[in-house]
Amino acid sequence: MTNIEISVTTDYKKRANDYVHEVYDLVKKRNPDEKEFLQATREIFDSLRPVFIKHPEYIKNGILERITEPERIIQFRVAWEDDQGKVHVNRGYRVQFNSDLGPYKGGIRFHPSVNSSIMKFLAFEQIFKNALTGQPIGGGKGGADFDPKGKSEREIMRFTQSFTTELSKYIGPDVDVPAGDIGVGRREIGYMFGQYNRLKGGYEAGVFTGKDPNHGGSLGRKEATGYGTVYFVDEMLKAKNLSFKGKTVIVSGSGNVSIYAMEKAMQLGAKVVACSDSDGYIYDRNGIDLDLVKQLKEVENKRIWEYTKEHPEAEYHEDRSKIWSIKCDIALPCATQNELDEIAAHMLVANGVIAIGEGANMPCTLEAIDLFQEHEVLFAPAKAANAGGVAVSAMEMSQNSMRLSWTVEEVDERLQAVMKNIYASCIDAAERFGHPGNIVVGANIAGFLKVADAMVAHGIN
Ligand code: NDP
Ligand code: 2IT
Repeated sequence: MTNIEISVTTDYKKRANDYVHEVYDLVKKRNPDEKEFLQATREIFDSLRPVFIKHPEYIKNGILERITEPERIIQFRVAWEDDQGKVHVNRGYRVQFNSDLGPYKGGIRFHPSVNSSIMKFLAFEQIFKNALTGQPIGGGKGGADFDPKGKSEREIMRFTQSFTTELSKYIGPDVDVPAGDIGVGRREIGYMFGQYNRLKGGYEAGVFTGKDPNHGGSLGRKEATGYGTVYFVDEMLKAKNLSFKGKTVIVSGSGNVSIYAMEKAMQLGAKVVACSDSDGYIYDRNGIDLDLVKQLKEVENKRIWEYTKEHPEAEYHEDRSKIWSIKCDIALPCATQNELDEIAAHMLVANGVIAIGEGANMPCTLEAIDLFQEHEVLFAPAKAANAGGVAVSAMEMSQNSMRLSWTVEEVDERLQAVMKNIYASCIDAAERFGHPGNIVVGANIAGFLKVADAMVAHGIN
């Protein structure tokens, strides 16, 4: 390189660094108390420096400033009456973050911890995840600080209907298409869909995804996130001549994502020895009895400790974070954000873990991710690894538009192709931007490029 070339490169590097710093400071100033949102933006910003060196046009178009500010946030009151006639008020949200690639798309979460920071981090992650699927969907998320635990079925129905009455003003098959997330499954989506159609006086099949396959849903959607996570991790393992066969696996949580991650890992020959709920975890060294977990969690709505009633040889422990102290080859955090911190990461590394796959959204803290990377543990980040759920949601939208249904085999084949494709895009982007093998950087860059190009093409708005 000549002296001039070196100084030009240094100039570009400095400009890219300054840009990322300046915008991150702005985001911090504008959202001072939103720690989850700042954590999610931080991870993306850290990955994007090499992009701005190669693409100064993104700086000129103010892409980072624009992509970190939601297009719209809707916050609303949800009043409902319990079985005793007492009135309650919860807070509902829909964050419509970015629509440059398609209608806003993302789940609805009912959990007492829901607040503006959690909604924004989830919607922000969804922009890049949805871009990675290659399907025409923008990024959004919604929910309420409602706790479904201890509520009767009728209370959940009334709450969900009240929530939807307000939400219905802002959504539609070509505008914003919600789905499930924590605390929202097929039953709640059914109540939302019913209420929406009642209010609109029609039948708009494509307004929600995750519907019952007997009533407009896609086969394979319930399984898609968990299966997809395992397909993605399998790709990562295959690249190192490894596989799930004979591996010991831990999966946190025992909800929708966890159950189907366990199922696919078992189908691929792994032994899953532990899973959890928000109270504690079970450890069954003989291998988890998944039919029993499904019965307890999907049918009877019970706590995970009840597993030990049928399997007294299994252990139950109350401190759910200690699930990561069990020796395993592969860990799949599938419960919630920041459930796997640096201490947990140390325990996993000390026990010789070879791969981590994020089934939940942002389950590992930034410090935990750094530690895994330092120790060369294979790491599949959420926005790539758990994109199978929203990918099959987009397939549900296609089926609804065409008024037809694909077979479960057809959906699964497409899901596998999407996960392989996401893996290849991450590896390719990581390589092209100077971080070979780093799937965190690869996923962030590959997702970002798609959205940024669309934002440039659509002009400044
Ligand atoms: P579910 O409500 O079906 O299950 C959630 C599980 O996580 C339950 O076992 C729950 O335990 C546990 N959990 C929830 N909150 C906490 C908490 N604060 N601390 C500890 N454990 C907790 O949700 P999903 O399986 O749908 O979602 C799990 C994760 O996957 C979330 O991060 C979600 O955003 C993400 N995800 C979901 C997708 C989907 O298609 N559903 C798609 C992509 C990502 P308990 O029953 O005790 O509350
Ligand atoms: O986090 C997620 O990707 C979801 N909760 C699923 C979103 C969807 O629209 O299927």
